[in-house]
Amino acid sequence: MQGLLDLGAPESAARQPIGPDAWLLKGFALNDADALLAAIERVAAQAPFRHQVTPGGYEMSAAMSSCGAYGWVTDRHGYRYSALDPQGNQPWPAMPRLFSELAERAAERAGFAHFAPEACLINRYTTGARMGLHQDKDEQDFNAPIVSISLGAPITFLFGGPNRSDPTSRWLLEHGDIVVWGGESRLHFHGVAPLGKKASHPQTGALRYNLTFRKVR
Ligand code: MD3
Ligand code: FE
Repeated sequence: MQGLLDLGAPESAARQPIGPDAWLLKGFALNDADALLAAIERVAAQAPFRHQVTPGGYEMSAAMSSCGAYGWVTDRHGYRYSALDPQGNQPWPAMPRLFSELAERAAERAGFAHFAPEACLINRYTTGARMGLHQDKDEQDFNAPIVSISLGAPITFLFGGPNRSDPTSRWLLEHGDIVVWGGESRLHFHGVAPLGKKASHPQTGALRYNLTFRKVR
């Protein structure tokens, strides 16, 4: 058992609806958090975190890496999924089994059976880093959900609607939280507010990691 308190199987924990076909699984990854952080270190040793540049010429404030069959790449030419890490032209590190199995279990809990992620994007936020409102549209199959795991310092997640101008709701995402977006929510605008100056976690200090699992093709 990890920690001081047995929280029971995450499968029997509460799931909170945060939008149409979108579920917050509070603490679902807590039992696995130490192993997830260790695995992120191993991925990053092979595919180091980097600040990518958007087609508009802006450097992203979140540093990124990827693992799995595909990684997400942006440069002056555009956004795309690539089987090779452009930093070295090598395949991305394999997706750790812990990652894919946890993502599949979380998807199942949210009502999406047999989720088989092909890519895991890893975002690393430091104080002040943010992600502006956007849609995730670079995948070919919008029927598959996206699963996100938050680790480290807490951040405010902004969840909008199908149009950029739709109002947003705010959700605090903390260490060990998982969110699953499918169906109607899959193409909704979303982002995260700047990581707060005082935001920290005993295991990561001022860093926040977000893993997102996607079916790409
Ligand atoms: C809602 N990441 O990597 S995760 C991203 O916290 C991204 O790093 C944010 O947005 C982060 O693209 C938010 C939550 C998330 C991911 C994908 C979604 C929410 C989503 C796709 C559709 C709707
Ligand atoms: Fe996104």
